[in-house]
Amino acid sequence: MTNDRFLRALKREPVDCTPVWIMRQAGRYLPEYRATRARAGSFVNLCKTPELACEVTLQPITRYPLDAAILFSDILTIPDAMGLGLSVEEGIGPRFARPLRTRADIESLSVPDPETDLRYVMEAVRLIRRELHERVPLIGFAGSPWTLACYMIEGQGSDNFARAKALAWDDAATMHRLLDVVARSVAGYLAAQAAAGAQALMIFDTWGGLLAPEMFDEFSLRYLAQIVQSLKLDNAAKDVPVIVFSKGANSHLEQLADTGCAALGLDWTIGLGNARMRVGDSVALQGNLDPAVLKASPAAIRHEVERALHSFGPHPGHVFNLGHGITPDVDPERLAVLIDAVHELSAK
Ligand code: 1CP
Repeated sequence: MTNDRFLRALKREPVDCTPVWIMRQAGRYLPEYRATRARAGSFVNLCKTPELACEVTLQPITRYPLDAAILFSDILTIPDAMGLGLSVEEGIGPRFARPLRTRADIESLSVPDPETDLRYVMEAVRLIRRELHERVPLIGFAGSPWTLACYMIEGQGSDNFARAKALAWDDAATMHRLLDVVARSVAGYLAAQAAAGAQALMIFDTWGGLLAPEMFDEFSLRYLAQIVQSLKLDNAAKDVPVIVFSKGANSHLEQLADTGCAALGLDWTIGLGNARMRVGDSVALQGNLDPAVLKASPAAIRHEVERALHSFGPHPGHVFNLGHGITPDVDPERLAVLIDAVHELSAK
């Protein structure tokens, strides 16, 4: 590996400077991404065509000195493979043709086979690894069971996913049945990505923070731990570091660190130094600038990078990132400023 800073930081080993990658680094803020997406015809086609998924995965790596690549795909590929029928429309977002409406819908779900039902993802992972030529490591990913259940029940995005919460309150047994089949699907899918060549794995629990504390323990945390433990028993995945990102779940950091993951992703509502004090040296930390920083001036961006590096302090175990995905309205030049600032200021 030409550049293994990212993998070293996940293992909390010393590095020459802090590694950085950006959530949604292949995305609509890049004109080359918009061009490839237009050629693909739709977002779903883009994900399902390994050559095009590979092309957009490499676009930010070609443009910027990033320290990791992330598979171009979506968390909603698993529900799609379970038969829900995913589409993603411009300006509307993801939508399922057949959302889960009844208990029978949930009882009929089964675990997809990654090498057949999600073959296009495994092909993309293999192709990207070949085309990366060991320049930087490749991150594979999946959604958390709770977050996937939110979309599967609601059928689309939502501010509060009240339908999913209502099922948890009204019929907890059926909700657990759903979360369990999704957790087994996610574990198998991540293990298959590791076997295909993914060198780190990230679980996006984007909507974990919507849950009150007891609900979080029962419906989100428990399944995150189940997946991490299951990966530790898998031959291909047992040594692959897992990053758990439970957005808005800062009150649960200690429990999240106890799942056995290598690193925790953090949003911008907690200081890195504060988070590090709470979890100690048990895990690495990834994050956590407010994505809106990229709308500010280059001087302000550098200042915020410096502040975040200072807050983490001179310890190993930091992967720089935003606290959530980069937004489509960002000027690509501002991201270059951020990446250069991370490398330059952390090397000192
Ligand atoms: O029009 C387009 O081009 C679609 C926009 C888009 C993109 C670029 C979607 C639809 N998904 C993606 C790619 C994507 N999604 C990646 C690519 C790898 C990267 O560069 O980081 C990843 C990791 C995701 C993961 C994802 N999808 C999450 C978890 C991370 C997060 O942002 O919280 C979630 C919640 C989704 C669902 C989803 N897919 C797409 C959109 C717009 C959304 C969010 C919908 C909502 O607001 O509820």
